[in-house]
Amino acid sequence: MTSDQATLTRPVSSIDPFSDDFLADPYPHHHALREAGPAVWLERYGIWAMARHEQVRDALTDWQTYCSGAGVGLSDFRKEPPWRPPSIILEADPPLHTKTRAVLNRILSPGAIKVLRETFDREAETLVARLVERREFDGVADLAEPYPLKVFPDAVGLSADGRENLLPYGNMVFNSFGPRNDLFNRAMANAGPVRDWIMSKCSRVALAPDGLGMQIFHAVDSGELTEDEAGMLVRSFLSAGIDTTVYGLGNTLYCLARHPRQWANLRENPALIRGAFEEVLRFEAPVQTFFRTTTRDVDVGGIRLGDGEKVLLFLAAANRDPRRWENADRFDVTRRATGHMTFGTGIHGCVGQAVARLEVEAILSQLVKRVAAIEMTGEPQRRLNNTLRGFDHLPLRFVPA
Ligand code: OW4
Repeated sequence: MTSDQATLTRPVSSIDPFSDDFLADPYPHHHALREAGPAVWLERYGIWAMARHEQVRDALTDWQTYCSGAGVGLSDFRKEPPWRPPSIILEADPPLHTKTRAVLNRILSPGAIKVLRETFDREAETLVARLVERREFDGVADLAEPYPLKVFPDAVGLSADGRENLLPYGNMVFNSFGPRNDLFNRAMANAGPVRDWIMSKCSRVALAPDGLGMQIFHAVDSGELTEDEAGMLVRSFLSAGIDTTVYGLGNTLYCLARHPRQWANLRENPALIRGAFEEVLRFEAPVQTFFRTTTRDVDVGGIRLGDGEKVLLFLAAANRDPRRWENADRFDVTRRATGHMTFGTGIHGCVGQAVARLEVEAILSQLVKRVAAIEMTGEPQRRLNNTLRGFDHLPLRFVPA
């Protein structure tokens, strides 16, 4: 087939994956995009989309063809200026990425962060005990937000003042990967002061001597990074480390409240906790999408993508691809959910995933001890975001064990 014919026959969709309609219930749209083909042209934005597990995984694995340096949102950094200086790990390719990634790999390795477990467990115990006593509460405002907002900034070594800026900053970061729609504009309303506060917390003098943040600066002392690069990697902690786990913990509570027999199963067998969180990540991915940019012409299942084109990777659609998963739309804490795309894969696979697991497993360990039933006492309210999927409100009742 000539490239002209490929252009004429490429699957096309008029769907807007950043519309309220799509974000409120993406799953029927994911199905349509998977069925349309291995790659689909989204004419509204002039970008490619991939929604099948095989193609999403292959694109994430092939960083030479699908680069991150032009940004991992809709905006092409080679064509328009980014809203903030690009991340030197997320929005970077080798060799820069190789250098920064090596530092964070070391600081966030499962072995290195196991010292956090005791504190994470203690904070989870206090918080869950208080909520069991209260019985009725908001799963977002009273649990999914305050827990990550306490334990992670503490671990980084951030001072206690001004932490109310962290969620607004995350909201800016994750909405900024989408188009300049209402979600983007609302998130950016107070961008200046929020960004200034974040940057003021990224320097050596702002960080506690024993935290994860200062460990990044130790890589300056050993000659691996410059002082400015270390500050930028602290910014990555504060960009990627909070909203992701807030939405992930909220989605965990939602799934367990909505599937009481799965919760009962988990209570009877706490060894399922680790797999249960993997299943939440597969089934209700807190991070739904990331983009890449092609560095050459490339064939994807018979469809020709050009050089320098944006590709929207539907992690959450790959997670429910029936080509990969049995009963993909069923939430089942006993299934082998590893292989989901929510942490990505390849050289950019989530470097903080051990911290995320530590947080959610600390909460779930407390819940199986103290909570007999997790009940929804009202309609959950979604919080729409160009990248994240989760809730504004989650009215819950904990029935004590
Ligand atoms: C998921 C991520 C997300 C947002 C920001 C950054 C990283 C960063 N990873 O490096 O700034």
